[in-house]
Parts: sequence; C-alpha cells; structure tokens
Amino acid sequence: MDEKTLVLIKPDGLQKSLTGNILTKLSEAKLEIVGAKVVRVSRELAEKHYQHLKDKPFFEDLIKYFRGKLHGKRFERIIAFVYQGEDAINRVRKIAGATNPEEADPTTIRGAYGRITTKGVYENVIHASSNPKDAEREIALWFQPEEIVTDPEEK
Ligand code: DAT
Ligand code: MG
Repeated sequence: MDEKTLVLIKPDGLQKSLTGNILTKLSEAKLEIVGAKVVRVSRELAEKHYQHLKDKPFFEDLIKYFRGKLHGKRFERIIAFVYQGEDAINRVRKIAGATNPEEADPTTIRGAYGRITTKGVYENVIHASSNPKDAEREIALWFQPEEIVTDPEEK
C-alpha cells in the first residue's frame, strides 16, 4: 500500500555532513520525496514530536539534542522530508536501523553513523516514523498540507 513517512535529519547528521550519504542510502527504498524543508526546531515542536517520551529520564537531554543545542549554532536545525511509496514506513525504518545506534546493524544509517555520548544521549542521526498512526500525526506536525506535492490527477 502507498504510504507517507516522515524522515528528519537530526543536528548530529548535519554536523557530520551526512545529508548526501543519508539521501543516497534512503534512495535504496525506491520511494519518492513529496516534501522537504529546513526547520529551526522550537521547544514546543520538539516536545510535541517526542510527546510519547515526556516521562522518561532522558527527555530533557533528548529535547536539547533534537534542537541542536549540543552541536553549535550552525546546527540548530533539522532537515525534514516526507517520503511516499509502497510500504514506505517499514522500508525507511529498515534503512534507518534500530533506535540504539550501538545495537543497530552496522549497514544501517544509525549503525554506521550514530553514537551514544558519554552523557548517554543517543545521537542516532535520523528520525523515521514508526507506524501509520505516528506517520500521519508527525507529518501534520511538521508540514502544512500545501507543502506536500500530490499527483496532478489527485487535485
Ligand atoms: P525511534 O527514534 O527509533 O522511533 P523512540 O521513538 O523510542 O525511537 O525514541 C525517540 C528517540 O529518543 C530516539 O531516537 C533516541 C531517544 N531515546 C530512546 N530511548 C532512549 C534511551 N533509552 N536513552 C537515551 N535516548 C533514548
Ligand atoms: Mg519513534
């Protein structure tokens, strides 16, 4: 089934100059990009994005990391994409790899490029939606409907 999924290149991915590598790796999924933009992440957006983790002990550090507060002013941003296509959510998650970058398969984006800092922050390079419900919520949080292209015949 045709699905949409949200992909975010996090500040560590930007600082490490990984945008090109990440997009190349994601192209293996044979999906199309239907939305893209650079976003400075407000506290409100970060907290909404990670609302399911708000009671976790690592929440504050996660929000700081996600907003680029650990990577210097030039990296206080995220690049957001919406990918669309057959089984998009699972295909992208597979290429992204497991949440814990030390446990992720080394051929995945997180396994190849992620790390856990000495303070325990998972710097896992990208976000990818986990399931259809999350994908729908997350895409609506990051994109206005008119920022996503649709096929001409759908208009
Ligand atoms: P995912 O990003 O794989 O969907 P998630 O939604 O459970 O995983 O968590 C969101 C982010 O929170 C994850 O990318 C990194 C961070 N995180 C999750 N578990 C963590 C932990 N035990 N310690 C530190 N950071 C964690
Ligand atoms: Mg998640």
